[in-house]
Amino acid sequence: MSTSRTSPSRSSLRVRCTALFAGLTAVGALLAAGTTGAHAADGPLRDLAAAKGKVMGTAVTGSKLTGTYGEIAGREFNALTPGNAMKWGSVEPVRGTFDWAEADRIVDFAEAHGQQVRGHTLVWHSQNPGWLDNGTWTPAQLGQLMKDHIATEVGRYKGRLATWDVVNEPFNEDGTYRQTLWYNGLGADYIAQALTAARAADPAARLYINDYNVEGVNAKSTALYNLVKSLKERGVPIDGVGLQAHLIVGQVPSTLQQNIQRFADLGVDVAITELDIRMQLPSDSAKLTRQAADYKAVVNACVAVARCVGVTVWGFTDSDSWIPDTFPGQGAATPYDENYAPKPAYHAIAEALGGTTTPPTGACTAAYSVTSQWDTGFTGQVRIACTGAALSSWKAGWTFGAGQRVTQAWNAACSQSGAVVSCSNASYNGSVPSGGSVTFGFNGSWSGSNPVPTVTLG
Ligand code: G2I
Repeated sequence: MSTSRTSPSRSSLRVRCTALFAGLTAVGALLAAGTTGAHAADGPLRDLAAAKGKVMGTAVTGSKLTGTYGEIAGREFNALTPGNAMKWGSVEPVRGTFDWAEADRIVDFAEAHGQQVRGHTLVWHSQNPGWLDNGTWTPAQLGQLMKDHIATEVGRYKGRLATWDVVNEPFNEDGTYRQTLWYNGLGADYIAQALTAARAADPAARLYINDYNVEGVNAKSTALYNLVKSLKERGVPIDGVGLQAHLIVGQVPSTLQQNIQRFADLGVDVAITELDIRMQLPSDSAKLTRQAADYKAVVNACVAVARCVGVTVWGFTDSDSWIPDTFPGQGAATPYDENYAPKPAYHAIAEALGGTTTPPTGACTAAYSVTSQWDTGFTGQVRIACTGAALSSWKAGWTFGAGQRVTQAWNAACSQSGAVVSCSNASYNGSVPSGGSVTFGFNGSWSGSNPVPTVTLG
């Protein structure tokens, strides 16, 4: 298993891996090992996306990029968007006093993991610093503030960011311009001015306008379409449109692909920039299955249009999502649960990106099970079994989701770094013939909960 990826094009593991989802409630209960039903070959999503020439990104919180969160962010995605760290209010809370710490951390992490960065966002009506929102500005002053901000922020990361969401959310639902600081002070031309300033500050960055509720064909997306068309006709630098895609389970717009296509036909790129699909809590398997189908439909629509460059999820785990704070009672909107276990949505994304939906013939699987558990400890085992394939040596790895630690192992050599466990065969059990299996065991410590991780076989 790997803890980081260095290139989006690195190929995915060829050995099919499965994990047993075993719930353990009674102390000392024994669970039989088995395999899960067929689902897509487990990612990494970034490799599947790269093989299709697409970006698979996630919004991230810079301070969380360690441990399991950092491991998944680095392993599964080939692009990062700072969820908040590059907004004006974050980088210049006091006029002339800048704080780039979290933004820098994300860009550094991305570079260390061979990932693109999508800068988000330069000109918006929200999350601006108080001094800007509450100031009294002449149009000339406002225009200068905007241009200076763009020159400073885009200039700081010149050559390092692939993309900028230059203008965010300029439209009302009916397709009229949103009355904002920028529109009210500078008129609709603030958009062209912002794009022009961004191009000057980093000629290599792809420049986008980004909005929500513009995924299907509707009044708002048509206003965006007309704007992009006229900007192109005027020679204003515009490279793409971002469809945020903050969606609700069961409500993926039926015109999504058609809408992506009409923007593409204007000669701009399209990106799904902030995908999440929320539901009324609590989640249940029917809702998660529906959500998976919805995720698949969105990714399929992007895959179907050459100029759709990719999909970014707005947080990859339910523990790092804006939904519960903003829509009380709703949530479970991302592809991983709060304990970093991949949900059906994760496998649906993998399938849409070309992962196989049935186990290939000739495969080895790894099944993790907890065989006994007591107050602070447990015994676990991993069974590696091959059908129509054989191994001469093996490595099995996983990431604990709840602070568990391996304290002792037998029939394998195991080590743990942070939450990441790596085990390899002992001298006497590396070979697994077709139709055969080997099992190794371990003792571990746990507290709070002891969720079953997904085992990767390599
Ligand atoms: O609102 C969802 C997204 C819509 N499109 C533009 C995105 O930039 C926007 O992201 C969200 C962030 O995910 C939230 O995390 O933007 C929100 C603000 O409009 C962010 O929420 C803010 C909270 O309102 C603050 O109280 C909090 O201090 O996040 C801040 C940092 O956690």
